[in-house]
Amino acid sequence: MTASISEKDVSNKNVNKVGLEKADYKGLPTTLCQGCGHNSISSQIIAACYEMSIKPERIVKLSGIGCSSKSPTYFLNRSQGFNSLHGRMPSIATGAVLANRSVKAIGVSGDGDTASIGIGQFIHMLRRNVPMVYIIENNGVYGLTKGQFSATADKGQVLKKIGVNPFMPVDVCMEALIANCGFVARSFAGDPKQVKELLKAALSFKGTAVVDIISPCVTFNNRGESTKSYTWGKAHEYPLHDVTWVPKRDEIQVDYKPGEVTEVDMHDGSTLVFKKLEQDYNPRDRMAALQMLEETCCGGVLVTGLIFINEEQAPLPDIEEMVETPLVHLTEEVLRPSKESLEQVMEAFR
Ligand SMILES: Cc1ncc(C[n+]2csc(CCOP(=O)(O)OP(=O)(O)O)c2C)c(N)n1
Ligand code: SF4
Ligand SMILES: [Mg+2]
Repeated sequence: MTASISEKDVSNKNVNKVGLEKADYKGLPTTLCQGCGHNSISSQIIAACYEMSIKPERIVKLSGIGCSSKSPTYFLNRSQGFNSLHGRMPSIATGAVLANRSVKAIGVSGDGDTASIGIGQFIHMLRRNVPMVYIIENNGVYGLTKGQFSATADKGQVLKKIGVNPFMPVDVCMEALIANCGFVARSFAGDPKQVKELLKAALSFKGTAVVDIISPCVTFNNRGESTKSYTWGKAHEYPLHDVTWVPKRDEIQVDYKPGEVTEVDMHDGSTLVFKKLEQDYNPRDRMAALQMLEETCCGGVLVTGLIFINEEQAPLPDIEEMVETPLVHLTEEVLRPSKESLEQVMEAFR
C-alpha cells in the first residue's frame, strides 16, 4: 500500500502536490520488446501525470487491442483500466466519461486499432467531442500480429516478409481536423520532452485531445527508409514550435523577445506557451493546419507539435447535460421519475 500525503515527509523534494512520488505512477514491468517506442510513451505518461500532480485514482485508462493497447498495464497501477476490443475503445470511453464526469480518461490505441478497424469509432468519438486524451502509438504496422501493413503505412513501402504497400496512408491528424477535433497534436517517441509537454496540454483540455505519436516498432518496422523508424524520425523531425505547459500556480517566466511567444489559456487554468521556431505557425487556424498537413504529408519531413487548438467546443457530457454526480452515486430517489413525469412520458406515446 502506498503512503498517503500525511505519512510522507513533506520536505521530500520528490513528492508532488498530492503527496506522491514518481514511483506511485508506475505500472507493471513491460512485456513489450526492448526499444519499442510504446515503452518510451508510457514513461512520458507517468512523468506527465506525476508532474501535474494528478491523483492516479482520478484516471481511467482505456485501450483496444495491440501491443500499444497492452501498454496501459505498464503505467498508473493505481488507476482503473479497461482493455477493450480491437478498434472499439471509443465506445467504452464514451460510456465511462458519461457515467462519471469526475474521471479523466486516457485512451491508448495503435494505428491499426484507430486507422484500420477502428476508423469509424474514431470519427464518431471526435464529432461527439468525448472528453479524453486519445493517444495513437503509430508505427505503421500491426505489431502484435507480426508486422502486416496498417492503414498509416506509406505507399510504396517495402517490408521483407510482407511485400510492397500499394495504398495511400490515412493521416490520423488530418482525419481529426476534418472531424472538427479541438486538439490535434503530433509527436515522436524519440522526442520525450515534447511528448511529455503535449501530453500535459492534452490532459488540460476539456474535449477530445488527439495525440498522434510516431512510435517505432523495432521488431517489424524500424528500417531507415521507413517514416515510422527511429533513424528517419530523428533525421527528419521538424518541430513547429517549442511547447511548454505551465501549471496555473506558476508564474510564466517569459524570457523570449516579444512577438516570438504565443500563450494559450487552458480549461484547468494552466497555460501553454509556444516559442516560435523557424516558421510563423498559428495553431488556431484550422485551414492553415490542414494545408500544412497536406503540403508536408509526402514532403520528407515529420512535422511535430500542437497542430490545432480550439477550446470553444462543448464536450459530450455538457451537450447531453449530464449531472456532475457520478451515476453510481445517484440514489434511487433521485433516479426514480415522479408519478407525474412518468405519466407525461406515457402520454407522449399515446
Ligand atoms: C476484431 C479483431 N480483428 C483482428 C484482430 C487481430 N489483431 C490483434 S492486434 C491487431 C493489430 C494491432 O495493430 P496496432 O493497433 O497498430 O497495434 P500495435 O500492435 O502495432 O501497437 C490485429 C489485426 C483482433 N484482435 N480482433
Ligand atoms: S512487436 Fe513492435 S510494436 Fe510490438 S512490442 Fe515489439 S517493437 Fe513494440
Ligand atoms: Mg501499429
